Amino acid sequence: MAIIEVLPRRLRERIEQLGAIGRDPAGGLTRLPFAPAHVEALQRSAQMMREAGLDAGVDEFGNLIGRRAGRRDAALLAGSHLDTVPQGGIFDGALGVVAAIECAQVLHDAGRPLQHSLVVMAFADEEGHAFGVGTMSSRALVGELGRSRLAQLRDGTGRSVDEYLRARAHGLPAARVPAEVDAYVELHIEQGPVLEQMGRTVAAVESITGILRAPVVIEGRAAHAGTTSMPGRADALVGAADLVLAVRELALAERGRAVGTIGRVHVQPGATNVIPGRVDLTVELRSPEAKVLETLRGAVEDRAHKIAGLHGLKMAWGTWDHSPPVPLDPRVREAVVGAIERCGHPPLTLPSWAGHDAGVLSRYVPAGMIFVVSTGGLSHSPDERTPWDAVETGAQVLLETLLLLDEAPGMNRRLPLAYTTR
Ligand code: HGY
Ligand code: MN
Ligand code: MN
Repeated sequence: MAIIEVLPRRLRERIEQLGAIGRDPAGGLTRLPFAPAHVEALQRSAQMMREAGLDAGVDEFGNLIGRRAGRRDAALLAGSHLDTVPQGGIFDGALGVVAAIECAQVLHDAGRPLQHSLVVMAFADEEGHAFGVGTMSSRALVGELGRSRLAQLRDGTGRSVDEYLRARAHGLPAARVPAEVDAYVELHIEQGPVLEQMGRTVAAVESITGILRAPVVIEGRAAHAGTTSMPGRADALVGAADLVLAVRELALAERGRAVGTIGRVHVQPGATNVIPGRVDLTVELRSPEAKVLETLRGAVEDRAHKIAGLHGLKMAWGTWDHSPPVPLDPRVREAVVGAIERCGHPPLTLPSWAGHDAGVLSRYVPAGMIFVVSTGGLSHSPDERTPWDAVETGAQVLLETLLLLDEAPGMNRRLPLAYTTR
């Protein structure tokens, strides 16, 4: 029986409150970074942080930070992200933020502060949909994305990341993450079918997949759909269709060691009676094995070259955005496994085929993740569900993990913070 326990009712209320911010008429949640719904979710989460005894503020990169000082120099970080994919679910990201706030709150209410400073993170842009760069805000935090890049990256409104960051529409105080970090722990839904298929609720995460993403522009020749003979066409959408099938075929050939997706396609001019002259699309490849990812990238590029030649098209590839596969920290993983057992569940570790901010932080400080079951293995969908008792278990495992790490020796590791202000 745990000494300090999370409150299931408050967890559910807060997740449902955030889940009501950014409802999309087409279904699910659309809370793109820096958009009004995201600003509202940030403000609501800051309020929750204050109720939990945390000082809440937003850093230079739009990340919401709740902080409670401890007597040890180093900090323990916990959290996730507040942005969503278009028409996404209420648990992806928000679960980790709310659970971390809940841990801070029960420790505060029990008069049991950690020895470490406790820092709750709500990263602004993890999904990468709005600006095309995954885990953008955590990568900006550690200097992997420079200021010039943030000034170039623009969303569908044409505004750049830098403009949003300067605007500080949320009106919250400034804050920053401490550099000295003993561990970062993220609770997240699995977003896949494995836990449910195994009849399990919770697992420690052992590694995070590598992800390659590239924008591609396919140019053909727009022409009359009626008067242009079939052999004479340079149809950009036919080239795109062949590329979609090629990515699928080449990923399948890796027999479960890789996946490939073309999830975003924009056809121009998009008229019924005009042969598409241009297609903009994004190719995304994933594998937990760096070598497999590289080989697959080469095979896709070769095939694309052949497709362009076959249909008389031009294919221009943008820069590949690369997140290498990462093993998570064994010490933190063992703490998570210990916490899982303390909560009465059998130990289990799983790889993650989803990308996470923990993958970025793990390049610099010890990082770990906790997965809880996704109903039907579904995520990035309005039907994303996780049973409420699994939410409670995940939050309790997060609390027990933080308590275990709080007693562990310091790691003397520092985040390379890219803040400009002192
Ligand atoms: O795409 C991903 O893997 C994550 O959900 N952003
Ligand atoms: Mn996520
Ligand atoms: Mn996601």
